[in-house]
Amino acid sequence: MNIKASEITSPESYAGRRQWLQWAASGVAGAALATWAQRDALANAPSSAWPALNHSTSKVAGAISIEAVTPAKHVTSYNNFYEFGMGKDDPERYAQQLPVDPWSVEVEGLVHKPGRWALENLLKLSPMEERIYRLRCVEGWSMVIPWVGYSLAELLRRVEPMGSAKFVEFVTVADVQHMRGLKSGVLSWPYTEGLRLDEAMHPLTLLAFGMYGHTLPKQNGAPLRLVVPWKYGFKSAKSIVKIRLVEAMPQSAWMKSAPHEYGFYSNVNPDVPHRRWSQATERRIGEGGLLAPKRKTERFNGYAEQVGQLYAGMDLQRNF
Ligand SMILES: Nc1nc2c(c(=O)[nH]1)N[C@H]1C(S)=C(S)[C@@H](COP(=O)(O)O)O[C@H]1N2
Ligand SMILES: [Mo]
Repeated sequence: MNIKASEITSPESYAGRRQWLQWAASGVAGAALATWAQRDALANAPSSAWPALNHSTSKVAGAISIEAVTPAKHVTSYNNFYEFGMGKDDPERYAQQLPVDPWSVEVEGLVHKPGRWALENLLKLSPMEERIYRLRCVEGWSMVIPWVGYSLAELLRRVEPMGSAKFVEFVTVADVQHMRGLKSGVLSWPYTEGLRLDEAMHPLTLLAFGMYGHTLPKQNGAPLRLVVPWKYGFKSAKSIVKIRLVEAMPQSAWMKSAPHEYGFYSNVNPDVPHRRWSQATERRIGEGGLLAPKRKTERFNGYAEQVGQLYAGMDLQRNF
């Protein structure tokens, strides 16, 4: 699919007016505009309060041609970001104070070129593409989101992983002053996630800096996050500050808190139920609420053709 979401939906319908105004008021809007590619976002209309992010469309995406993109107002107001609380509307309400400028990402561990990457340099590292992906949360709901970013492989290649590197660990920000959820013991902070190196290098694995043609809202993981569309949403860590290449399989925050419910792989799989509920169907957010008919969940969230070979010969019931 080669249409920009911004050509389908008017910018005003991406997010509510409140969201636009918050972006306008926040320092990051101005700071980001100075460095981020698209300058015309400085115009005075409310729709330009959400900083634009320049991008081309992408064919590698394996994106979706028939399913409608979820209106941004849902994607920016129904969130999981436990650092800000466990309610679905907590992230939108409480994430706006999180400082995201300046920002940098430390790349360390088993790489020939470790170092700290300033956000400005990550933004310039590779051309931005729009990738329209399904996002399937382990809780049984899903969305279709037009992300903007580039393959994580672009960054990993530049840091030159050593032969001994087998896994990649992602560490996200734990800002006690601005994240009220860190007081809760649901997870051990910081929120961490991990991928096998070949999963991390797969072209579908996206380092996302934006959505709907604009920068990432804070509740969606500003200023940069991971998007792994064939895995349950919790693998797509938000607001990343560290990327570490390691030899042994890392323990994610979810594995530590509930090892029997959240495995390392967490590939979307309708045949492997969660300990407490079925994963056979899902509710598409924005499609008529709780009474709407559910959709059938697809193996690897519909990306089996692209990623199935990564798991050839593996028992996916055991390696859940
Ligand atoms: N740092 C961090 N990243 C996170 C989470 C979180 O609580 N903290 N929640 C995850 C879960 S469970 C999901 S479903 C997705 C939701 O992304 P979205 O709110 O942008 O739709 O983010 C994931 N990334
Ligand atoms: Mo999730």
